Parts: sequence; C-alpha cells; structure tokens
Amino acid sequence: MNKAFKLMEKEIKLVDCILYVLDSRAPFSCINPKFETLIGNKPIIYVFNKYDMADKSKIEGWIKYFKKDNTRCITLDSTTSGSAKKVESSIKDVLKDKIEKLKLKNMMPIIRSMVIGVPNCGKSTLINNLCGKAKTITGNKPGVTKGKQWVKIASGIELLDMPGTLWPSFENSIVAKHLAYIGSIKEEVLDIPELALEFIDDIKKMDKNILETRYNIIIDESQSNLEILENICMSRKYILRGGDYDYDRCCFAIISDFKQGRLGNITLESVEQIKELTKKDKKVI
Ligand SMILES: Nc1nc2c(ncn2[C@@H]2O[C@H](COP(=O)(O)OP(=O)(O)OP(=O)(O)O)[C@@H](O)[C@H]2O)c(=O)[nH]1
Ligand SMILES: [Mg+2]
Repeated sequence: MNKAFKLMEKEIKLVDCILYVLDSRAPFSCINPKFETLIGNKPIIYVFNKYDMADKSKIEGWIKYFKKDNTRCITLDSTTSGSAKKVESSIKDVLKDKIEKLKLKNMMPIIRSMVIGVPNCGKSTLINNLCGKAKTITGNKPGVTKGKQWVKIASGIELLDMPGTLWPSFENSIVAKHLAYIGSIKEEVLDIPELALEFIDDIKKMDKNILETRYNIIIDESQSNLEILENICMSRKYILRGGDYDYDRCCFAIISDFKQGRLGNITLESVEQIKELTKKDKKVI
C-alpha cells in the first residue's frame, strides 16, 4: 500500500478538498493515522458510507466525535441512485469562498476533490453515484481500483478516484480485526477460521441475539466460541461426509454473511470504545 500512499502524497497538492470515505460499520478503523499530516489543513468531508448497513445510533456518536471546525460529516448509501447529491452540495458549501472568488473574476469555478479511504469502503461507487454513470470499476472485494482516475461531474466538480489505502502494520488489534471483517483486507492473507471465532466472540458480546436469530441457535453463557461455531455447523448442516463439522465452510459463511449485511445493521465500534481502539497493542495481522 506504500505505492498508493505515495500517489496520494503527489496528487493531494492538486485538490481543494478531501472526501474521506468511511465504512459506517467500522468508521474509526477506517481512519488512517498516517493521513493526518498528509492532508494538512485541506478541508475534509467525512462520508459515512454504507450507512444502510450500520447501527444509526452509534453513527450519531461518531458524527459528534468527527465534527470539527473544518470538517463535515455526511451519512450515505452510495448504492441508492441520486443519494450522493448531498455530497456535491457539501463540496460546494465547504469551498464557497473559492467559488465566489472565481465567479467574481468571471472564471468558471473548477473544484477538485480527492476521494480516499480504505479498500472496499465504496469510493468508486460513490463517484459513480455522483456522475450518474458507471465511470469507475467497482466490486465487492478490496483492491479493485488500481490507479488514480479523474472523473468530471456536471457541476464543475472533478473527483479523483484513488486506490484504497491500508497501513503496513496495525498498532491496534481491534482495528485490524474490524478492517478484516468489513472486507478491507484480502481474504488470501487472513486466517478465516481464526477470524470467524473472533467474530463470534465480538458479536456474542455485543448482542448474542444477532447470532441466535441468523443461525437459529441458542447461546448460553457457558458455551465456548468453538461450541457456538459447531452449533452453527449443525444448524446450517455444514457437515462433512464422515460426519465431522465442516468448520472451514462455516467460518467463510459467517464472515461472508457479515460482509453482505445478512446479520442486520451492525456498527462494530462505538465512541465509548475509543480508549480500546487507540491503545497500541502492536498486533500485526
Ligand atoms: N450496501 C452498500 N454497499 C455499498 C455502498 N457503497 C459501496 N457498496 C458496495 O461495496 C463494494 C465496494 O465498492 P467499491 O466502490 O468498489 O469500493 P472502493 O472503495 O472503490 O474499493 P477499492 O477500489 O478496492 O479500494 C461494492 O460491492 C459496492 O456495491 C453503500 O453505501 N451501501
Ligand atoms: Mg475503487
């Protein structure tokens, strides 16, 4: 991801503002600590994308947390046609002084915005929504956009689609886990069975009802995560020919269910967890 970071460093000089796309299922984990110095004092618009898949009350808390003088926050479902109009208004509003100045000089105001965020958070989908056409390639896996791409939208705004950026090592293991759950990290480099057991543990602590409803199981306090996984195997009939549990299939199915939103509207992190999320425990995924 160093290449993408260098590209960003180079292109950022050309833009007037930043559209920082966050996945509303893990908005804090989508903030790259390395970006702060790079962005400097360019205005930032935080887009809480995939809002349709999120826990709205937790997002309310995050919006209060993120809102600073020079930042705006927008909630968005980029897959709904026309929904990104509010992003356009926000860009114009944040740069109204520049637009006014150019108009006074009888110049056509051109506004350039760079769209950044972790892989798979919906950057390209958001751009397509804004221009009303599939001008960029999208896909439900990380690393779809490989290089920069400028896209013009009707109202004099030019958007720069960028490859998703991750940081080479994660200083916080919760952040690393959350980015894996939301599909920002390539499955090939993950230990899915281990991740699925962690996921069961996290969701069980958040609200065990989510797992009980989806998989038609009952969870009691004394059960281990492995026992819960085995119950899901039984309930889903993920059983191998010899009668053993098909753990691998079940683990992939659970992670995929979350990624596809089949477990309901979930936001994995809340503002109250900020201490846990910022603690440096140096686990590298
Ligand atoms: N439900 C929902 N899905 C979304 C939303 N935005 C994007 N998606 C889906 O998320 C997946 C990733 O979207 P992309 O636009 O390719 O993501 P990206 O950030 O450009 O990804 P990279 O180019 O890999 O960094 C696609 O399957 C989109 O349909 C949203 O607001 N809601
Ligand atoms: Mg993309």
